[in-house]
Amino acid sequence: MDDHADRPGGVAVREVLSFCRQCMGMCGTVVSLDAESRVVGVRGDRDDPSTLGYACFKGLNAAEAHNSPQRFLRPMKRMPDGELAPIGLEQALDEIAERIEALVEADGPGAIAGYRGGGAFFTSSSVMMLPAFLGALGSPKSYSSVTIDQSAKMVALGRLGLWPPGRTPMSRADVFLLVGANPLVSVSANGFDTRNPTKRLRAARSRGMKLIVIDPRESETARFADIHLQSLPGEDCAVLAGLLHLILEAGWQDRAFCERFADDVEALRRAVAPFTPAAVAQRAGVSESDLRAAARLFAHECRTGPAAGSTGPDMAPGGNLAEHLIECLNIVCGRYLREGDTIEHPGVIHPRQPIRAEVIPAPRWWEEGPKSRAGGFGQLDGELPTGTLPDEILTPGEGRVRCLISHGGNPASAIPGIEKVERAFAALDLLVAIEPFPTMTTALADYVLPPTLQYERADLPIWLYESLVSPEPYTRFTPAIARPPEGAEVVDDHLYFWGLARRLGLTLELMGEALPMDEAPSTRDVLERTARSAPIDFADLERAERGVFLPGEEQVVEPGDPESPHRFSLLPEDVAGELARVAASLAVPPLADERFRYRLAVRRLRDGNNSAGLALPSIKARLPFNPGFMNPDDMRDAGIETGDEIEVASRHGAIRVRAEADPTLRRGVVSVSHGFGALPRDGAKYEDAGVSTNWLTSTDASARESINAMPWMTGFPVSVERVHAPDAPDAPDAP
Ligand SMILES: Nc1nc2c(c(=O)[nH]1)N[C@H]1C(S)=C(S)[C@@H](COP(=O)(O)OP(=O)(O)OC[C@H]3O[C@@H](n4cnc5c(=O)[nH]c(N)nc54)[C@H](O)[C@@H]3O)O[C@H]1N2
Ligand SMILES: Nc1nc2c(c(=O)[nH]1)N[C@H]1C(S)=C(S)[C@@H](COP(=O)(O)OP(=O)(O)OC[C@H]3O[C@@H](n4cnc5c(=O)[nH]c(N)nc54)[C@H](O)[C@@H]3O)O[C@H]1N2
Ligand code: SF4
Ligand SMILES: [Mo]
Repeated sequence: MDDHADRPGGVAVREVLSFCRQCMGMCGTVVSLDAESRVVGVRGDRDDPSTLGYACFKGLNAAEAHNSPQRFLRPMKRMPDGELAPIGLEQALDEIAERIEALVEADGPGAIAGYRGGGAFFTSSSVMMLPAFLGALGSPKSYSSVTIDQSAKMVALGRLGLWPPGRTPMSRADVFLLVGANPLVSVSANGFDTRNPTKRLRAARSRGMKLIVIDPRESETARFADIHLQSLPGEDCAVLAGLLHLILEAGWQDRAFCERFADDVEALRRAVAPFTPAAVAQRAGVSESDLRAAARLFAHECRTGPAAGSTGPDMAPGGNLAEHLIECLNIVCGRYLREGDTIEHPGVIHPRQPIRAEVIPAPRWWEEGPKSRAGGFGQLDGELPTGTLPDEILTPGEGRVRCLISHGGNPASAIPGIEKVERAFAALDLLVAIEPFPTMTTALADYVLPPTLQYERADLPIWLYESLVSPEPYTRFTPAIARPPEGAEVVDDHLYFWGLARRLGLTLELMGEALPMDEAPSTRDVLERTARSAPIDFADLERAERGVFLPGEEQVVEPGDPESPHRFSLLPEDVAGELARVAASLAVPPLADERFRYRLAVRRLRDGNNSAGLALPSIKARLPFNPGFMNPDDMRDAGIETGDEIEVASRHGAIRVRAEADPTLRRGVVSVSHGFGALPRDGAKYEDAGVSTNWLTSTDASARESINAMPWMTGFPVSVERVHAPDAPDAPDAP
């Protein structure tokens, strides 16, 4: 609090309550403002009833981003000399609308695509604007970061069927099984209470909750685990099938639940029969006794509590199957809310509905509706898979994507196969980025439209996933508390979409209702429309400065239809095929490839959030580049020391990083974080910017999942070699 004076923005004169919108944490904050209402400091709000004072380094440094000289403060246009130059807001929108109109006239609405990233999802007034814009235009080319993240969960539910009451919440869990998730750092994991995650975990542990973690790293979260299965990345299917094998052999399943709702448990039991503890232990690199202990603790010693996966399993080869098997653990052990149970989060922004204890049969959404031209992939939640976007742009023919609007994302950095992504984006007729900072995407953009930053706009916490970020029915409103920098021409994101739609004669819809198109709706107006099903008046919500818990009338799970014929589909044909292929791999020792003797593992870093903010001085001081973390014993055997330059290569490409010893990482693994680096054409030095791990990945058919086209980002084979010092005679050329 005392060091405000040396922060950009001046001297604090007052403090205002708000909340941080840089990640799913949505932490309650106290923001210090100077006399001009510019942000000069942020601290966690100790009296926040939801997040209990938590705030991380990234959130505490918001003043730096708000006042940053790097920030775009005017709309920008790419000029004939190749540089971005400021341009008036109205003129930018006129020109963009004109170019979109011409493309639609020539090629139809399918030539226009949109991509939403984290910055869009964390802006409640505009999160639905890009889909609304594309919908009004008649384009099915809606993409987002969801399908290069954890869309395996949607695939799993689509193939298994849904249980509307959901999993047993953490508050009532005897045990929590986490697969490839580190919520104590990422503040993200399905069903894990991330409202001040360490405090919540400690509280759950002290009331007796057990924790099982499957992770190649002894992560900050795994350190709290009763059992940590430190398996090789990319082997979750084997481990999870091994757990199911042990559970079904011992008869630890919830028989009543299975008999009623999952009548193909026997087929699943046969399919996981090859996954004996010995076979799984040798393939995944875990001990048989730990595997047995985990199965016993989860299914036998504990009666309730869910299994949940995150990016670890979902980004690996077999990610869709891994999520399927995680949900099978929940089904087989009956780890769901039942008739009469209280629903903790019945909906605040989402309308409340009766919730019944019955199965909605496997909807397989992707089999209906529009398909991608490239690969014939269907939609998930109204979106086409982002893994197909580069090919949609590059494949000639009718329906080719010629314009991309990127909203609050950095797709050039985020989409695997960096060279192809760069080629694809360069081949676009029009690339527009609604983005506050220079990124790999704005480096290719024709126009950059700069939005207000978090504390400069009114907002609600992320509502699309409201029950994931809060186990209680809680929400809050924040007004815009800060002013954008002097001379800035920035507006709230939704106004860009509204401005384009109006010029194109389109009507935007929000929550099934038309927005007024004669006069621009205020942010408050958009939020009020968004929250119109909330069981509270918007004016009351505005007045509740630390937010409101809205239990309303307690909602319980209602009885299902006793006549319902619907059951989960534990082993549909495609899943059976995938499982059989994993079973066949059990005979092959891992890391047996002569060339690729390691596996890559993804991991998030505490002080950075994907690519966002990595160029800000305070973050750069902590994360100048992304190291290659390795187990010290592997390093010793390979003659590598911390600080040495190593080359990490996959079938698709190679990167050079500095090795760093990480004793928490198991052997046979190298872990490098994503989001760093620059475009291939910029040739930035590793020491200046780090390097993108998307040199190692690919969106090609050989490197992605079926159904969601999820490119593999972890658990794939790589080689690791020490690079000889530049003055050594046999030094190879830089990549
Ligand atoms: N190799 C590899 N690739 C990956 C991953 C991986 O682990 N490995 N992870 C994947 C995952 S999980 C994800 S989610 C994606 C990330 O995908 P993206 O969301 O596309 O990427 P981010 O780097 O998070 O970019 C967020 C952008 O939002 C901007 N932003 C910040 N605040 C605001 C705001 O207030 N308004 C607006 N409009 N924008 C704002 C930031 O400056 C930043 O450029 O990457 C995926 N790609
Ligand atoms: N500080 C910070 N927070 C973030 C982000 C960030 O970049 N920085 N990114 C945000 C985003 S976009 C997302 S999607 C979430 C993600 O949130 P999480 O999924 O919790 O991400 P991580 O913290 O990387 O934890 C993933 C764990 O999986 C392990 N792992 C890697 N490969 C495998 C594997 O094949 N199998 C198993 N079982 N484990 C594996 C890693 O060692 C790591 O501990 O975090 C969000 N929060
Ligand atoms: S955890 Fe997320 S929401 Fe909380 S302060 Fe950090 S960046 Fe902000
Ligand atoms: Mo993500």
